[in-house]
Amino acid sequence: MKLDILNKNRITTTFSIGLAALILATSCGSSKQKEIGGYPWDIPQTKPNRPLSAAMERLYDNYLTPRPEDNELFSSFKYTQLKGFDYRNGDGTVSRRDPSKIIFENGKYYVWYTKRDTKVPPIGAHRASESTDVIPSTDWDLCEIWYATSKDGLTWEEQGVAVKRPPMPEVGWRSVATPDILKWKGKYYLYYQGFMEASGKKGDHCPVAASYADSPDGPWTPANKVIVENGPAGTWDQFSIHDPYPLVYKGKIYLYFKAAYGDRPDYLVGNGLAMADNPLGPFTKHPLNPLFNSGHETALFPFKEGIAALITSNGNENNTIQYAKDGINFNIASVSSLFPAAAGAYVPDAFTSNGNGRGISWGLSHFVNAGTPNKGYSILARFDCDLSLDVNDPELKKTHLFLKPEVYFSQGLSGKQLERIKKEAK
Ligand code: AAL
Repeated sequence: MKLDILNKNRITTTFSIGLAALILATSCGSSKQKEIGGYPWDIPQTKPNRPLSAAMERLYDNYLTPRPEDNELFSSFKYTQLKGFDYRNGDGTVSRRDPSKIIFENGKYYVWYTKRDTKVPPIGAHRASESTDVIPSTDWDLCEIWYATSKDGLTWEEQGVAVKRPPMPEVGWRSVATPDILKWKGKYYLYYQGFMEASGKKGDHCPVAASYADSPDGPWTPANKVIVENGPAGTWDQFSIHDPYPLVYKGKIYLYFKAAYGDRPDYLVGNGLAMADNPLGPFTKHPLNPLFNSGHETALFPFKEGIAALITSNGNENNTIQYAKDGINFNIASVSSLFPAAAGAYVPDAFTSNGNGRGISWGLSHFVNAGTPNKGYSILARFDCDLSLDVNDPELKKTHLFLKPEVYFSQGLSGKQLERIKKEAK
């Protein structure tokens, strides 16, 4: 009732202001104002030749289409539980996370991921000094790289270990984690984080290591050297090169990666690029790095003549899909929600796009909070989206997601917050 009155008042006010403006325009003889009229009811598909607000300028300048529903680089995301992976009744001793992009070989899909199979669950980065050869600090400490295959992307068969931890002091002796795959001139290359200390001891410090094979089923030979070095002291990637993500673009290997810079909690996460003509290097970092000011575990894929990226969590531009015609200078192409964490998409043309990237429509991602605080572990799941030029799924173009109240209430306030709220109420 109250609302009705409010609305009525608002309508009357708006009407009066509109009328006043019209009278003013007419009385001033402003013929330009009369010609322009109100913004058209039928959405102009191209930028109309009229004065526009900053938001409406942006609508035409920054996005592929004015409506996200028509935007090939907008999608919502849907999730499906996978069949085939066992998590030892969720006791926290088995974890699977950070899936690679998915490739299709030998009539099936292949994915590589971090697997932790330890006697006890991780004790946490804050207790890293108590970690041992058998007690992991973080969920990605004391890990190996495993792989699985699938006929339909829903049911997966774990095939076994791809890359083991090498003996000390080789790169990765403490843990090998967060892999991604490259196919180059008929051979396969896995890039991954090679830890030489328990994650959390000084930070989450590591460079990138690699192994190679003639078949996606291995056997994998470790290169036993650092493939992408940390940056010089004082530079943004001096301590960590995370989430290595190779694509073939313009005939070269483009390896995107993440680094977190600055001291926690004031750190910022960004993503950069290292390029090479040879999979085992040398890799040259791009002089404009970081190329992204936001994004954790960024998934990228060839799209038309450029590269598109899912910028999930961390930074001002988290939850955006970005696009760069040149693979370097990225702009926001859309904003969405419920992004897949650590997405590893099926990218059919990851190594062959030839300036005609087709996009993605599904992949695997992870949930890092599958367990309880003392039994922490991660699970892999499937996500579906429509960021493909070859798929048209209007259900995945919906901009308004209705989630159950439980989803929101599961973000419950902490004890400390409740205390503050109670104090404020006094
Ligand atoms: C992930 C990734 C990297 C980090 C850790 C394991 O989400 O960003 O892989 O090192 O967390």
